[in-house]
Amino acid sequence: MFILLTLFYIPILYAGDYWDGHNWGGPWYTPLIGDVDGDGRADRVFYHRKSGDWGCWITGGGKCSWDTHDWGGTDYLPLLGDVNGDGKDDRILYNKGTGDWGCWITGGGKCSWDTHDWGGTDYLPLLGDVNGDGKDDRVVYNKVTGDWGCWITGGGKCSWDTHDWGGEGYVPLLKDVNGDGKVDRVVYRKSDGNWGVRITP
Ligand SMILES: [Ca+2]
Ligand SMILES: [Ca+2]
Ligand SMILES: [Ca+2]
Ligand SMILES: [Ca+2]
Repeated sequence: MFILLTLFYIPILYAGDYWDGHNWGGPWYTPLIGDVDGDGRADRVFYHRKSGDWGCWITGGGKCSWDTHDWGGTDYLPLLGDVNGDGKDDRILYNKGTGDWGCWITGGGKCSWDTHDWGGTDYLPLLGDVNGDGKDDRVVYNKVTGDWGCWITGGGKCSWDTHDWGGEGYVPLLKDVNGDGKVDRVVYRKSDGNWGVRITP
């Protein structure tokens, strides 16, 4: 009986330490996950697609400094990434109509490319460390033409900026496929399951 109770209760206590089953957010909120306080544990973040209200709940702690902060609004897509390389994820916004980028460093101010217009209609925003310096860089992908753009944070364009690859029907992804510390480009076509990979040199 003791063994049975132990087996049954331990997983539930473990889950309760996190946020399993917790209701927080609602229909207009986009959920994100990132390490906002740099303790190595992923924290919950959400973004209200109309009002631009941000929420942030630290795993194992309380709300973060920018919880309930209104920033952004209609037509903005939220992203999380570590733009200044301090190990804490920062808030990024991208306007899918105008290509306006916003960037707010966690525990700091705006970053160098805040209010920079780049991309726009048909471009999807992505974030990843393209040159392996520990700071996330901006990437855009045109879902109609397959045009890729890449802007290194604190630098210029990367080697595959303006490269056409993929296009209509492909979903773009960024991950480090060969483990060299630089994210690589991946595309996936929904219609037939075709995958493609381009390693960042
Ligand atoms: Ca954390
Ligand atoms: Ca950061
Ligand atoms: Ca980088
Ligand atoms: Ca790589």
